[in-house]
Amino acid sequence: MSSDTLIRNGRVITATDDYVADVLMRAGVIHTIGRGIEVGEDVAVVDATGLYVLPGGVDTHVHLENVIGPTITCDTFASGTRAAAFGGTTTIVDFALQTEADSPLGAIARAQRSAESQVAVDYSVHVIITRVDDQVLKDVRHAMRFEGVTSFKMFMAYPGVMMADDASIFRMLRQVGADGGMVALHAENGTVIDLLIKEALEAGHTSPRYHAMTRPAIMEGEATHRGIRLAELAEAPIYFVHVSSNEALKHIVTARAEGIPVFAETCPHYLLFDDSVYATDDLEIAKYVMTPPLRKPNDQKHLWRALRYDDLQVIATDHCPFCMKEGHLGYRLQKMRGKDDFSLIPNGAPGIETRLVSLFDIGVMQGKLSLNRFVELTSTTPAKLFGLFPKKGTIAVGSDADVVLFDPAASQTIYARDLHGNCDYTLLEGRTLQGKVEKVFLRGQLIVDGAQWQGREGMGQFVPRGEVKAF
Ligand code: DUC
Ligand code: ZN
Ligand code: ZN
Ligand code: ZN
Repeated sequence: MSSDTLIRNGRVITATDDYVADVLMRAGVIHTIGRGIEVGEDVAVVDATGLYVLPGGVDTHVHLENVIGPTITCDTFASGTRAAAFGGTTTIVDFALQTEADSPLGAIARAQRSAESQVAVDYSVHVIITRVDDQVLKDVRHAMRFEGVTSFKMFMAYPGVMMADDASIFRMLRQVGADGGMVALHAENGTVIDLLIKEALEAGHTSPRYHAMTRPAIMEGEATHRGIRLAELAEAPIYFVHVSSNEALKHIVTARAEGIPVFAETCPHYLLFDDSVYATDDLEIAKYVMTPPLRKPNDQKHLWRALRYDDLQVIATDHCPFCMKEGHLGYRLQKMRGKDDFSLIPNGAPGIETRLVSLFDIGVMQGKLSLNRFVELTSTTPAKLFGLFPKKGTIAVGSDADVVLFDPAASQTIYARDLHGNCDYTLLEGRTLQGKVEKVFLRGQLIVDGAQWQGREGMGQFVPRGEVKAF
């Protein structure tokens, strides 16, 4: 197929628009949008009558090949980006971990070296900053100016492993905010949670469900509040990853009402499932060991309200896959590492391939999100907040031709064996969802055609990012 393609007669949906038109993709970008566009024989034509024409999904929270303690997430850049593509996501932002030994710049270079030959969609990284000193701050400034990396993640949890203290977070917020970037925070009170974990284990509570019971929502709320106050003092914007509870949300809502630039994401699993899954001591519950854990139906109610009224701006996956079966595809020390001690279960669940379709089903089809809002939450706003817009995140003349043809009338039943990542389970096993990704174009090239993979490892590009565009 020619690399120039005309998508004829689809329903173009952006964060703000909804109209039937033809979209001509030429030389990797959107060249013309109009009615009755005429093209020569050198241009391929795809009839999109009855289909939605969506901007490619932007997933700003994924963990591919991330080394976490003694183990590693079970998707490589190759398998994870292929799965992303099948799910309608054409840009991901992964994490580059600053280790004791190297600087943020070393972390970026290392991630790029592994990603380069493998990625099938476009990508960037947030750097996880675990230690702050003058040199680190210099390197952070260099990364922003010269490497196109403008966001940094810090942890208020996992003392001794990833946790940064409040002063370090404050220093980062102050500098990165002044330079036009974003600090993303994992907000949980790490030292109190570690005490609760220790006490649970001492009491003989070792099964996976105690993961949830030792990470109470109120400690997510406390850390969220603390993060907001640090950002307020630093006069910097702040972004909260994986918001799961109303305890956290209520501080975000109040701060936004006060005019503080606070932004936040939630993830599909917090909308799809609640803490009733933790009712048994079954080891299977390890599937649902993610951080923060699943919360109550009342929290879900507040998450939906916040998504609707813009107190939450992004839905990203926190795709952090670990296999249930030890040794699956050679991956070891995965979920069953913690079969006798829940604190050793690696935290995370897969979701990169099912984000759009699951949210279309439970959000749009059930009247909780408009189509425009669905696009805004999964593509446009993540692109704006992380400096990718308008190259990514919309369908507009000059934007990258990252386009998803989505069939709202089709339905599909999800099984792990049909998905394209490495993980041996999906939280959606056997669930029937309305809506289906039919075709996906990355910079004008067809990479997914129904069930067929047309993409190629290494065709994804590193996207240098600019300033936050939210205000
Ligand atoms: N936080 C994440 O964002 N992902 C995986 C585990 C965690 O704690
Ligand atoms: Zn450099
Ligand atoms: Zn986290
Ligand atoms: Zn994560």
